Amino acid sequence: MAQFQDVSQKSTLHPKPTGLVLQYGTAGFRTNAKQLDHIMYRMGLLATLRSKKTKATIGVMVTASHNPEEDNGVKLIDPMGEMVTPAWEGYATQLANAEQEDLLTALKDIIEREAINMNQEANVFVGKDTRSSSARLSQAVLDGVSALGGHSKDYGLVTTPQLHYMVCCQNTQGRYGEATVEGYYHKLSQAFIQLTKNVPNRTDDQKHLSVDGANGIGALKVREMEGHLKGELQISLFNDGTSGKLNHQCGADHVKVQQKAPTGIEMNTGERCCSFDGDADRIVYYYSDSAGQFHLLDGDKIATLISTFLKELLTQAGLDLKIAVVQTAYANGSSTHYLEDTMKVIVICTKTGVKHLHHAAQEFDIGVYFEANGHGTVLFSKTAEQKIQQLAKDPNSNDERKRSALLLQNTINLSNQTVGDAISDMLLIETILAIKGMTVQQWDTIYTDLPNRQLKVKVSDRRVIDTTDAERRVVSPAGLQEAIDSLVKKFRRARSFVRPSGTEDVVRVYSEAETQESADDLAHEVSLAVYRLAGGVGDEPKPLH
Ligand code: G16
Repeated sequence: MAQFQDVSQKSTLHPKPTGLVLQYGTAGFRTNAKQLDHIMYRMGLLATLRSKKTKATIGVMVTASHNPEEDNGVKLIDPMGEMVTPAWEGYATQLANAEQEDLLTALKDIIEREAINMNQEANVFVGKDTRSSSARLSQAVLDGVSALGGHSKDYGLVTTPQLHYMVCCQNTQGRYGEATVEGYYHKLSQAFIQLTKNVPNRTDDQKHLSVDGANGIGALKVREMEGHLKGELQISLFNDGTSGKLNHQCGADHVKVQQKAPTGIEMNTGERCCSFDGDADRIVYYYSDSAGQFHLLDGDKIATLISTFLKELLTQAGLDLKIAVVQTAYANGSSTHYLEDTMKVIVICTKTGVKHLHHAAQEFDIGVYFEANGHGTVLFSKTAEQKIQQLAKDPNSNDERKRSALLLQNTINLSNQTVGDAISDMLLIETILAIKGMTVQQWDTIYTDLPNRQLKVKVSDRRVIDTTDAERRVVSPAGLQEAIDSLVKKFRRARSFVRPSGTEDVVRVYSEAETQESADDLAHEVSLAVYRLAGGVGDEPKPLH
């Protein structure tokens, strides 16, 4: 077929380095940008096949999110704006690793297994972050799409959640919104303005927020959006990309893992600040108190704030809808206790990766999902949306119920229901704090985090670590879980787990305990166990104190 000739010919412009093997990880392929040209071309091909198979538009986002500037990566987006389904992650890995001469065979194998009608039209939306390699790599994606005769629309520089949003809008014929960046700003800002109208006398302090843009795409987009907010949110933007390096000493991942403020931000005592990550799908908040102490409000605190707000609204509206919070093993133990014991909400724990949390959240009327690293959003089921809409329109409902239903309705419009979105989350958090008349300090004291520590260990092959029980226990290598169990017993209120990262070439170690010193000692001792039992490379991990 002429189509396949074109694929072959163009693939010579995007050759695969012989022997290079890469996996579709937690959020797609991710490694040094120099190794990714063939991956991008092939993901263009795969997205075209996925589009033909689903008879819908598919998204391809070129980004390595929180990773350093020299890395890049690619995330595939399914028709409703969610992460691509796991079976196709397998195809992605298969296609990525086929040697140059086997590419057509690998492609035809997928076509056959999925019984794809090659005469079906295909549509692919492509977006990219601000990395210097992203322009070249997104062109390789577009080449892949055109080689298989697919149509493409290049959105250029967008945040990851914006591209997810576009895909969903396109495939729902505009019911979710208009598939343009303007449409995205319009929908979110309208909902934000409607919600903040409920708080007539917001002070300038309440309207002001300092944002660390991680020197990435989020900075550009939040600046673009600001005008749409009609002064209801006044943003001081730091790390806007004009001079600093992407994610370097800044951004949500840096702030969360290092538990300290980013460089380049001016923090006044008690003022709310937040950090986005490199593709603006994560957000964390923080402030410094009068003693100069740094306080972090991570994804767990965000999930608690949002779920408390929604639960109160449901009670006021008299709506019987089931709400749940989805977390991962990284969730601070205090947050889980608070949610289960005080708030009485259902809490689910899944493996790391928003795709897992998203699917678990879809099982409930309202699913609030957040990873501790600040990646998350709120999902409303069709039934929930209908009940809320009916109540908002019901002429017989009293004022309080109607007001709550209207607040819920605008909250639905403010939430990006396709994936975690730093901009949408920021607007929702600002709304909730305003409506509840809450300061960042009051939000922080809802519960007290157990001191915790995250470390990374370099090993020769991180795949030797296999886990179970939503990554809370290690199955292999032999002896590692027993070692962790006996180390945990040495400390009070302690917990620890290890897992191979799906975005960086490291093993991640998490620990929490009653004191910071204990959490640090435990993390160090568990790191040593990983180093010794899982093939550590380089120097042995050093104590933190
Ligand atoms: C991605 C995923 C997140 C995950 C993070 C770290 O985030 O979307 O769900 O928590 O990687 O994953 P890992 O620990 O496997 O490296 P992002 O913001 O980098 O795309």
